[in-house]
Amino acid sequence: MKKRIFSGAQPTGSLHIGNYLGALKNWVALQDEYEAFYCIVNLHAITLPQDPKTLRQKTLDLARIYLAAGVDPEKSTIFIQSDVPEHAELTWVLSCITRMGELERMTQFKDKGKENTERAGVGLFTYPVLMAADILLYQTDLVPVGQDQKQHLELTRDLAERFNRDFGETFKIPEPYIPKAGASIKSLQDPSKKMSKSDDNPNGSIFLLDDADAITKKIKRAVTDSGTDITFDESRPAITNLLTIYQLLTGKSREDCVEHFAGKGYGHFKAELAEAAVEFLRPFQERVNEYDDASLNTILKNGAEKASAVAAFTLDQVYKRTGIK
Ligand code: AQP
Repeated sequence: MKKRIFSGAQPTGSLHIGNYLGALKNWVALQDEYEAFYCIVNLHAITLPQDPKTLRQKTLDLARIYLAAGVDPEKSTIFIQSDVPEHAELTWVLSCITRMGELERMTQFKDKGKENTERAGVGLFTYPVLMAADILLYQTDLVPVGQDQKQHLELTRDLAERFNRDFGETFKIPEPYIPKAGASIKSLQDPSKKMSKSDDNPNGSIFLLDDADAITKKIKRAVTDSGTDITFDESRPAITNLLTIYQLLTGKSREDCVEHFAGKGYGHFKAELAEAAVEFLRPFQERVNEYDDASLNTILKNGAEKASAVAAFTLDQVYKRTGIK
């Protein structure tokens, strides 16, 4: 039997190449070897305020982005989180075994809720429990995510182990799959911060749907560090980030990239990087509207049915073990 993977993205903001290189790219690469479940996590999205109409539209747009990136509905199960109510139900059970202290240590809550902990939504605080439920429902072996999700995955493992210890073997303990290169693509404007959908400055991110002009301008304006060599160098995070993006978009080795730009300046490098990004995104952008509404709805309906069958079985076990049923 094939091992299982589960992953998801939130239908908020616009997806950027960090989301693609850190997560989506690997989803596509892994879908032949694994039984894959790829979810559009709309329940996660409402942990911060969303406009209802926009959220629904973005949920469907994100499904189109999964497909355009190469997630194949014949191989992978693509579905919307809220279509499988077991996600919310298991969240409740898991939140009853999660400790306040564990959630207080989550850096994402600290980052997003720190401005005003008193007024931050409880959903933002318990977000990692919903993520644990997402993963554990599918008896997942592997979770391909970016570096920012590592801590949440560790919590997921802890909760699964605790539940298994207290109520009997129920959940598989999932492993993270964090790529060596691309696990944390940085903002083009501030390489000490990750590229992020919720960044107020759009110049920090290359969005998957940016046009050629926007991509070229953003790369031209990207901050650089002191020194002129185009090399990977931990002490020069800006050029290391740009070169990593170039490497992953072109599929070249690190050595080939460095050799290719030996003796060349930032101007030359940035022009080639912009060209590589535009060329990479062009076919992706053409594929985004390949599916009409009816075919998209069929894919999502079939996905939800497949996901529900697995999720209902796990939840039933959980309810029996805990005495709910
Ligand atoms: N900068 C990044 N580099 C590599 N991987 C990244 N991911 C996010 N940012 C980077 C990975 O993308 C997947 C989907 O992310 P998400 O939709 O769950 O949102 P997120 O992790 O909260 O990412 P964002 O873009 O920063 O959104 P906001 O600003 O809303 O928080 C995940 O696997 C994530 O690791």
